[in-house]
Amino acid sequence: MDPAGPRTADALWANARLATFDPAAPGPYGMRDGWAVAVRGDTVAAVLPPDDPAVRAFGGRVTDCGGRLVTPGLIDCHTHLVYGGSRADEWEQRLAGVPYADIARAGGGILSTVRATRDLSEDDLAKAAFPRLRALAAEGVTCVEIKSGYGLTTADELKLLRAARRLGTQDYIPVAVSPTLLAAHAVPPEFAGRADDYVSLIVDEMIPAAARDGLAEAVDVFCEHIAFTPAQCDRIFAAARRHHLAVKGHVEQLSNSRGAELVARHGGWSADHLEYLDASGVAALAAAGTVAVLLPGAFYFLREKQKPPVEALRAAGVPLAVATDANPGTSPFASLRLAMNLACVLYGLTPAEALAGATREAAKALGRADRLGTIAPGKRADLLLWDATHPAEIVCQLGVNPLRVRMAGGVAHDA
Ligand code: DI6
Ligand code: FE
Repeated sequence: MDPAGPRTADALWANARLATFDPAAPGPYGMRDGWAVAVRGDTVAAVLPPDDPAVRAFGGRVTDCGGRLVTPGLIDCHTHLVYGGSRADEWEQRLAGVPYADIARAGGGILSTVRATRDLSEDDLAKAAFPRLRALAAEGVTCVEIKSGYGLTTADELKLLRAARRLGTQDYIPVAVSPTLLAAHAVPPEFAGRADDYVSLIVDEMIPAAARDGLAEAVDVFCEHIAFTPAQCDRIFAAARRHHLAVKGHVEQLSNSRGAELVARHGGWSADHLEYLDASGVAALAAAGTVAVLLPGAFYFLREKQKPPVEALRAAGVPLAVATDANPGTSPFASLRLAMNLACVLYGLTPAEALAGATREAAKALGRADRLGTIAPGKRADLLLWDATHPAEIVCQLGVNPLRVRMAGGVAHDA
């Protein structure tokens, strides 16, 4: 990324338009115009007004941002980044009118990616995912959630989680990875007609193994008529909680199974998709403080008509996050900027909501709000310097990447 190599010394970014997303700062962006941010090690040490004596006295390396925009690192809080193969052929079929659910029932869809994924080693899977990770990082992603879900055996699910961990521990592109066990993504062919037995395998073997080896922070499910019932998801969530793993769910994407209420009842981090969410689902999320993760990429690629109830979620004060859902079937793209753009154009979010949804609210959706998501003292030094002054620029113009410098955990690279 940077021919001169990474820069790790203590740093001061001065004369910046800091969109802090800190609720203590003014306006929807938490803007601190002309301010400075001081970094010590991997942490933000101070956020300083322009005339603060500490700005002039700073002993480390000073970057004059020239009035340009600085934001927190972007967080993609819902991805299926690690998988094998491609489903471009299915996309072609869908464009010709074959519904996603029909392709899935005929053994395509998720199961076709499962076949391609089982064939690959942990090493091959990490290599296959790397270009997608690089694409996200090039636009400023410094933390990414990665789900398993294309293995569907204990060994293959753990292999996917290890590949995800590997992406978070390589030096070339520093990025924090939040790994999620999504064994309940589809019923594997070996368990056809025996979904409850597969759920028992998840509960008795996969969740304990992932927890024991520290390979997952959360457990996800696909609660849907073409996947798992609320009763099955309830068993899985109960097991997750017994093993001290967080809970989240793909819910109300294609129909209303009351999955959001189930996630809320388990105190889940996030309920994701939500196109078919109704008023009682909204109330349940609000009461539980569960984040609503909007995934407009899947809505776009599936050419769906039903939109999530954004106005009701907003009115109820449910935190709104935005993510890519990067996956080979329903959301084949790796651009969080595009996801934010789609959230504005298709779902009616404001650019400020979309950016908060890919920073502060996404951090909440990953249980990392203590360290990530805003620019404030004590937060991890994940900072982006943009060739822009208005934050909406990041969401508005596609095809041109305005990122100049990406700092992840205090390590800065030119973009
Ligand atoms: N909902 C989705 O949109 C993806 N998974 C899920 O539970 C689809 C993943 C795929 O089609 O491969
Ligand atoms: Fe997904």
